[in-house]
Amino acid sequence: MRVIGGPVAARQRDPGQPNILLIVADDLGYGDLGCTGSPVVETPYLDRLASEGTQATQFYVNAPVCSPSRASLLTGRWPHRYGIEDVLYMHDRRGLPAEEVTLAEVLQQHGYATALIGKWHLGKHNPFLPTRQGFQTFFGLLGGSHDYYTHWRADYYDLWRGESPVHNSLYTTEQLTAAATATIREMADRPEPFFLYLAYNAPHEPLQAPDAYRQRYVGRIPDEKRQTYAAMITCMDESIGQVLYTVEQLGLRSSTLVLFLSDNGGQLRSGASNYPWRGDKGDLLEGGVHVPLLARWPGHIRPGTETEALGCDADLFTTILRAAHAPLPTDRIIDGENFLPALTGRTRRGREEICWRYQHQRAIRAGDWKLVGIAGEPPALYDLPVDRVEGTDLSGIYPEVVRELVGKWESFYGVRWDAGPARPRPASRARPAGPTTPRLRAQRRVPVPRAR
Ligand SMILES: [Ca+2]
Ligand SMILES: [Ca+2]
Repeated sequence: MRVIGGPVAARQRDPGQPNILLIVADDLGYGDLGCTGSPVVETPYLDRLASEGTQATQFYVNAPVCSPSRASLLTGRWPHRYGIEDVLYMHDRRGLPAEEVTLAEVLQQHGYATALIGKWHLGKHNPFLPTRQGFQTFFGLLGGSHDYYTHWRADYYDLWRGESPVHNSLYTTEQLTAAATATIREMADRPEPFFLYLAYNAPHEPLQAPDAYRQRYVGRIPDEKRQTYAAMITCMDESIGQVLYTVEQLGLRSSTLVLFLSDNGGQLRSGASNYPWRGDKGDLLEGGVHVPLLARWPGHIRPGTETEALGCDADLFTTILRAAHAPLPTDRIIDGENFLPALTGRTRRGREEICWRYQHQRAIRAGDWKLVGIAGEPPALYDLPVDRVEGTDLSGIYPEVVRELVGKWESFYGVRWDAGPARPRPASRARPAGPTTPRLRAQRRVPVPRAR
């Protein structure tokens, strides 16, 4: 790890440093929380979190899928800077490069105890593990889409404590919560503040929920997939309620900055609703990248407020470091901007623009304008506040705006808008030969429990 600040051994706790509780949901539909307008899905604890803090209504992730979105969040840098622009698949050899400086690394260097409970999805081979990227404590899964009870995904077992597998058949969401509350209790006993990155894999596929939660939606949601999907969200919501209750019980409420967001838009085939946006997980339309962000920090963020400032997940890197009185790395480009003034209501302005590039898709939002397109095809221009479903293409009326936005996008990425693949690269989904590290070969011999 590169040295990015002064030595911190034996430093006194800075009383202004809050604990950081960063909660991420996986593939949560924008419209699937009570506080974002769902008439059906029950999320009383997240709704309460929203009412106790602020809700950002113009907040985005830098990619419409897990890995690059999480990479941006943890590095403050756009994913093209280190080559993680697509999701890491089950047998992917890649990962977030060790040279990237994560939130956990900076915070650890500046006096924080650090923990990841939940989903990593930034590389499962040794050089890329969360334990090598600043997380002193890790319990959870390294990839995506594991079975919520067996913790297998095809021939790959995926539930870990530190760098060792943990075998049980407990429902993932509930055991992540138990691990999170235990970790908060442990960390609360220590003199230093804590950074807990609680990354639920819910409500990502596979669609599995404890029956008690599913029963709540029988008769209310006709579609069985959506029934289960809603149950997974409500289970996660109650879990978050337990975690926040633990924070409260330990007297840490006012000294803890709580942030909640989804890593990308909901997957429609799973039963998600991205209302009021159009588009799906994997799209650069709003449905893929426009996510809810909730933030609570008593004494700093006024309860029951909203901000329309434009922000994105890379901004949370900078925001958290500012809140933690920790310096930004100075040896590299940091794209993230400080979103704290927006969260605390000191400004209504956020960043000027956000650029995206995902497979064949390109997009940029600048002010109220959004330009979306596919390499090699004419882009469409939308006036977002008026046209939330991105349905009326204004590019023919405002060609000068199109030129300006294409120019901004090209100068950000340093390539032409038309460069790149004209459609998704099928090779990225191809499955290479099986795992080759000794650790992973050993795992394949563990019997596969398939009770459920
Ligand atoms: Ca995701
Ligand atoms: Ca690193």
